Amino acid sequence: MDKKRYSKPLSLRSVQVTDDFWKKEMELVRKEVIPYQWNALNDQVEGAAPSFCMRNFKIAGKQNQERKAQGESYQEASYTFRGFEALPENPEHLEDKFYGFVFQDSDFYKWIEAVGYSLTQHPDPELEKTADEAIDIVCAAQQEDGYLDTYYILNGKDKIFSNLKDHHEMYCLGHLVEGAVAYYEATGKDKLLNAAKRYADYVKERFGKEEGKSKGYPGHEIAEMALVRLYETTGEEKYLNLAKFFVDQRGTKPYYFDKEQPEEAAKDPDGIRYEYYQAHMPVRQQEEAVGHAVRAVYLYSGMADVARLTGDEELYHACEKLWKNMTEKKMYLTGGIGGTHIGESFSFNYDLPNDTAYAETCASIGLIFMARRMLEIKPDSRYADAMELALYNTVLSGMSLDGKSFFYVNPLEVNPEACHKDERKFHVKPVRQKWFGCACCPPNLARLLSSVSSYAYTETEDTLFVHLYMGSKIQKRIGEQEAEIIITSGFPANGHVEIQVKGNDQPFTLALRIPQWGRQYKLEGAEDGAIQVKDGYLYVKKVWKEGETLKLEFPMEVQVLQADNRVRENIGKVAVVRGPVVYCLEEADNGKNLHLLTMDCSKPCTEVREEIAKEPIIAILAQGSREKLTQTDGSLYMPVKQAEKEPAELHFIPYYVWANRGENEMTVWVRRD
Ligand code: FUB
Ligand code: ZN
Repeated sequence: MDKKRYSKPLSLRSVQVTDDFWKKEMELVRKEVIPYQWNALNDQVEGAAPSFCMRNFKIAGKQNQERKAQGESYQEASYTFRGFEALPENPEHLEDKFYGFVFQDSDFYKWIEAVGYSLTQHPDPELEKTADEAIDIVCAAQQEDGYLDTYYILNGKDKIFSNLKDHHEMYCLGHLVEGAVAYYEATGKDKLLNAAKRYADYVKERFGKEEGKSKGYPGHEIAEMALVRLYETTGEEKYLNLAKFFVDQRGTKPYYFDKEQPEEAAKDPDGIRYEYYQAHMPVRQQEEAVGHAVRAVYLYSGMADVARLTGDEELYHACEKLWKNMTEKKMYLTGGIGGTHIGESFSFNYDLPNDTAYAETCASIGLIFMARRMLEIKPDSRYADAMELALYNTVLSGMSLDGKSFFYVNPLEVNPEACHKDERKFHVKPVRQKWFGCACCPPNLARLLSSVSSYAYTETEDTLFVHLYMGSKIQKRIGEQEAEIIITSGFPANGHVEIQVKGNDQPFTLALRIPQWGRQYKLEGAEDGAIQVKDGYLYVKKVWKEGETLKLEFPMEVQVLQADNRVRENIGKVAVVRGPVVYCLEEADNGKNLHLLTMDCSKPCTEVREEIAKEPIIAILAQGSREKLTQTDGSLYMPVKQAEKEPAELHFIPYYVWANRGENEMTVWVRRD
């Protein structure tokens, strides 16, 4: 690890995203998703699962005030903790108490984070006013001592931090910090940041390696990377130390979680117990991605952050191994991770079922977080390739084209009847949902998409790394000069990229990622530069003359892929991709019974421009056949015979636009002829 060479993400303020594709996504988040989600957080979306998020804050704030007025400071728990407080039978008669999941607060924190990012790109006084008022509501719930989690504030503070394993107080802290930093960076307003610091300070007082402090760590990771961010924002080392403590402490023996629930210790042997939480062994010894997928990638992101800031080689190598295992043995073609709904978890190596897949939207978002952090330490296109895959496929598929409904689970094959009738597939929804009781994914999407450029670019003093191609205007300081870098990109429609540098006469380097699918690229306009290719990046160092244009052409061609044959699900099947975009067959274009279609891989595919719900897309037509339905006397089984087939044209659309035309079948993998 060479600390001097680390790159850091460009500040959102210094990048304006300009291209049709990503600008449109960001505008959708700004105009539709953020207002829609605000209504959802306030339980004002008809027909959607209630959130109770803002309601919980308001009640906590009210009780806080009342308690202060009566001179009481503490509330005893009179309550059995369940982790989820369901809606009463008659929703008209809600009590003044906490409803929803233990981590309901985090939905607001993700929303305010998205608002912060959006404001950096597009000032909006009205939205800022709504956000400021919401922050007042949240801060009113904060306790005198800094504690802030409405679940315990409303249920009894004497039980706080008694179930770190499952009760998400640190998770809420993490999201509070992330949201507060984003809002502060966007507006300069520090009310929420101060609230986040006070809560972090409170946690710091109680947890740490110092004698007398608790040796616990978060059951759901995120505080680790959030505390690093708080350190980087405030410069206060105590936050980095706390993050490092949580990372170091995790999975050490005696297991902290055994203390909380001694009965657990009797159940599973060491090494398996707490895999779900990635707390089964010290993190530096972990080599296989296991357990709850979102927790895992949030942890790995925090580990990478701590490794970067402390120069911890061993920790960094653990991240590399985990990344390798995850992306080479446990990742779907779509960049989805977490193959099983049981525990929303990773399954064993190569177990990647298509129709029962979990592939939670949040998990792919976390994969992107980790990838960017690994890129900061060492640019290697493998990280950016997976980041791109997750972004264009699982993440974009997580939201409908109108920004008003969402997927939590992202399967690669759907038969709607099975989703309705087969309990093993009840987690797979054939259409996106307006909201969820557990609504982690929608606001996570909002915060990621509104900050997408911070994954596209990182910089050192003399180099701009382009990890993802998107049209952008970038301000970058090079030596004493402020330069403007203008990037145009045709992604994902075509692979044409142009780059111009203005206002700079110093030599500097553009490090351009060569996607794994685009190795046959063409480069023009860098003839007088020093060119080097390393770890999947094309480094072009030169003095960039005004008006000079560097052109890159990546072959955005249709590719037909097969899977490693250890993925049993995909044996004899192929999938179609074009550049970073994975394609699928949908019933709307191909009729029912997609399982009867086969593709002839020897015939060329053609591309056609189309629209789905007004979204321009490139569809792909392939040749193949359709097996005719079996004609029998009613027997389910019969002597083997040649299947009767008729020629068929297979009509593929990008995976991210599926399920925008009502409920219907879908498949990514198709049998080959
Ligand atoms: O537990 C908080 C969030 O809810 C997780 O990250 C998601 O997987 C969902 O379980
Ligand atoms: Zn989620």
